[in-house]
Order: sequence, then C-alpha cells, then structure tokens
Amino acid sequence: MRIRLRRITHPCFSASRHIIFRAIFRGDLFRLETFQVLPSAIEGEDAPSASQVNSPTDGFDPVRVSVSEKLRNYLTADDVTSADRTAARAELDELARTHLYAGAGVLVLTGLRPGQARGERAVVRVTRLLGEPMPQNREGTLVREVRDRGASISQRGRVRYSDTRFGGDLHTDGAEAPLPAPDVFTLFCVRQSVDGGALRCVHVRDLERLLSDDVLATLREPFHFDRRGDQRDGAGPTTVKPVLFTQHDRPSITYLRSYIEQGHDHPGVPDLTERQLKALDALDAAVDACAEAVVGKLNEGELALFDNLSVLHGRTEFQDAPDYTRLLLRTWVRRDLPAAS
Ligand SMILES: O=C(O)CCC(=O)C(=O)O
Ligand SMILES: [Fe+2]
Repeated sequence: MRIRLRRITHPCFSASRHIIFRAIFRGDLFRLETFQVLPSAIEGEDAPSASQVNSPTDGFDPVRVSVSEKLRNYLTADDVTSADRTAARAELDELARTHLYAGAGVLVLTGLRPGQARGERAVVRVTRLLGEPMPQNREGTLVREVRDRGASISQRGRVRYSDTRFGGDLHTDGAEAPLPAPDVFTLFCVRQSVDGGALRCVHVRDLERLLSDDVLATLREPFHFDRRGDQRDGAGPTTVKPVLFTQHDRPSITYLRSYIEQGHDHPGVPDLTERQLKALDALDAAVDACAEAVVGKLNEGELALFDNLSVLHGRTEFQDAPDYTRLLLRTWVRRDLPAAS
C-alpha cells in the first residue's frame, strides 16, 4: 500500500503552523496521529528537522529553549575552536542557571537535527561544556543507549531502567552507584515512540514540603541500594547511602524504590524496618500526589538536561513498533563547579 504524508494547515493552530501526521499500522488497523507541529517560518529550502519543532500541548514547553546558532554550531560542527567553546559555555551556563537550578530542574534544547551520530556528538559536547562525563557502568560506558532490551528491573542481575520499556519507578540516575551522584544527566532523543515514552519530573523541594519531619529524618539515614551487579569483583552487592543527602551544598535525592528493596533482600543485609518502609511509602505517595510535576515528551532531535540531584524522573510505558524502535542517548555529568553557583 502506498501512503502519502502531506503537510496541511489546521485551523486549531495559528496559520503560521503546519502539522505533519504519522501513519500508524497495528495489524489491519490504520490511523493517523499528529507527529510534529511545524512553525511555517522555518519551512523552505532547509526543510525543518523534528528538532525545530515543539509539541503544542506539552508540559516541557516552558523549559524548551531554541539554541542560538553559536551553540548549535558548537554542538554539531566537525571543527570547533576554543573561542567557540567559551561562547557556547557561557550560553549553556546561563541556561543551566535559569532552568536547572533556579527553575524546574529540566531544560530541553531544541533546534538540533535528529540522527544518532549527531546526537552522540551533541550529548558529548554538551556534557563537556558542563563538566566531565561519568562512566555509567564498570565497563566505562560514557554514552548509553536507552532502549527496550526486552528486560524488566524486577529481574535480578544487571538489568537497569534504561534496558526496559516499562513506565513509573520515578528515580534519579545512578541510584545503583555509590555517591557522588551524577550532578546532571542528558538525554538526546534519536527516535521517539508513538505510544508512551513521556517523562514525568518531580522536584525534591516539592516533595519535601509534603513529607513529615519524621519521614525526612528517616530518609536521611542509610539504605542499601542494589548495585545491579556492577560492583568490582569481591565487592558487596549493595551500596549504602541515604535517600536524602547533600552534594555541592545542595539538598539532593538518590532513589529508585526497587533497587532499595532488592538491596535489602540480599542475604546478610538487614530487612527494611517498619519505619523505613513507612518513609518510602510516604515518599512514593508524595511523588504520586505532587501537583507541580512537569510532564512532557521529547521530540526527535531534542536534547534534554536534568538536574539529577533534585529531580526524580520516570517515563510512561512505551511499546516499540517492529520497524521503529525508541532510542535515547544518555550521558551523566559531573559538574566541575559547585552546581549551586
Ligand atoms: O526512557 C526514558 O525516557 C528515560 C530513561 C531513564 O530514565 C533511564 O534510562 O534512566
Ligand atoms: Fe533515568
């Protein structure tokens, strides 16, 4: 069957926007979905990439920033000079200050072109502008492909959230690793799923307001987090750290509930106490109830940065199509300056 995708104008949006629909096949069923909404001003010769496009109804809109030409060149060009770097860094530092530290803890850069190789270059460059890339496992992976590898984190062993398609389990990255936690993590969206795959982000300051002093005090005491089998030979299967802690003088959180439960399940590790269980339940209830959560779905070509000390995040479950699989590229950043500065 031959399908023609056409760009059309829709009266629901301003005349200066166009919508591209995507054809979805499920067995014998066929439907059209809104895929991208394009500002018509960027049409023409240099056809717009998905990255130049914002979804009109998405909670990420307030934190979407179109990069300047200078920053875009720095993140994408083959050759860059130290002058380019200085200018790019100044722009990114300012964006980070506004959105990561004074704002919601999330920043979505738009205006880059999609593609895996371009995405890899962009996340590495953005990471090195902010600080240093941190290895994400004992093999030293610096750019991690986040995609459905057919696994679930309820499985024992090395499976991580980034290997699965399941939703929920709001967490911080590096919950399985000893402190210091990655200060920031980045995600570049190479391919997005049609169904699911939206992110929900909850800021620790909004959670702390919902929690009692007793719960906060319990969360500041040590828990055993499962290491997901990433420990060096001979080391124990857990890392011990509090859920709420301080890093770079900032109130910080490290969390993934099932890693804590699996951590306390290892032989020789004490069971979670009633008090600890109550505190984790209260934290989960606060995460579910948090009215200030930011919910959005990355478009292909968008590069998102998250304040990983402050923000819990989790996605909605997604399902890959046989010929179109969701792929994000992720880095972890250790900031070389105190993050609060
Ligand atoms: O798939 C996503 O949108 C986020 C993945 C994630 O949070 C992770 O890999 O740690
Ligand atoms: Fe994550």
